[in-house]
Amino acid sequence: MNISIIGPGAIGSLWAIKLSQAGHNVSLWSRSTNSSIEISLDDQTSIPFSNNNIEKLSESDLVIFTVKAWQVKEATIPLLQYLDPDTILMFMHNGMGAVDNIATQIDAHPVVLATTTQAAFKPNRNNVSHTGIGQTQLGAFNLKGQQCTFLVDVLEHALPVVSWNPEIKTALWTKLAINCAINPLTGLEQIKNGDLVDKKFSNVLRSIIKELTQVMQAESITCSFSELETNVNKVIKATAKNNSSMKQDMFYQRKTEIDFINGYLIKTALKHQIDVPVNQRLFAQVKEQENRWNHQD
Ligand code: KPL
Repeated sequence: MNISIIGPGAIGSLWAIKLSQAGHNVSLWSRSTNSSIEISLDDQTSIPFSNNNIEKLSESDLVIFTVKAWQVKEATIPLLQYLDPDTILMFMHNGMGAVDNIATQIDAHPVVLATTTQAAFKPNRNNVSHTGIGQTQLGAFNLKGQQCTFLVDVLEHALPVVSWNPEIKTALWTKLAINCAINPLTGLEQIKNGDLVDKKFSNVLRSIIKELTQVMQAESITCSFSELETNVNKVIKATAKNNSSMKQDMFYQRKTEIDFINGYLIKTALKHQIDVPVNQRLFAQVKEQENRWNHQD
């Protein structure tokens, strides 16, 4: 297939290399002005990819957007003019709500949402490390997206395990719950994920998860407090040595994904008139820091 990866950060670069090694014709679209970018995976020899090539973009059968949630709109809309309506758009990022914001503009295309627990780290623009083996779930965002189940075979062949989830909303909420619990705390405290096992975080974690359970149940997601708590604790342990994405963003004073993580939870809670004071407090604390950096610009 002709595949374009928009936003070759850590996860985008990992998929670009794996899909290219699986025999697909992969090109990149990034902020770099270079027409070609070489990327190596771990200690393998590097692979050259063409970058920002409009012809390659317009020949794409599949375009995978691996930009951050808050970049989805600005990354997607300018590219639509080059794409055939049959081109499949796939979005893979932390958080929820970003694709809903552009739903009407992209509805002519088959649209697929993806969530992954594959972990990657990009120490510089030409190297990527595959730091954790995970799973990827795909599901339809719109009616045309329901015709794209064959993508499971395409992606599975490149980077297993991949599955189709007809209830992708449940998978996205489950990942959102993990991010709501881990990301703001590790960002504000500048600690590793595993540090959250400390007793001093148990009350706040339980309160976050309690609020999440109420909102998710109001959204008709089948879940229970104990199930979510087990899930969050499992990820805290499995990723104990990780620096969460929000910890890194806050360390480098970059814009975080908070609007699409706890912010999305708060917006959904409001819709159902559910109080979520603990998530609201964490959201406000992260925003306060973000605003301070913006004022310094
Ligand atoms: O998705 C993550 C992130 O850092 O954004 C987790 C699962 C918390 C792993 O670090």
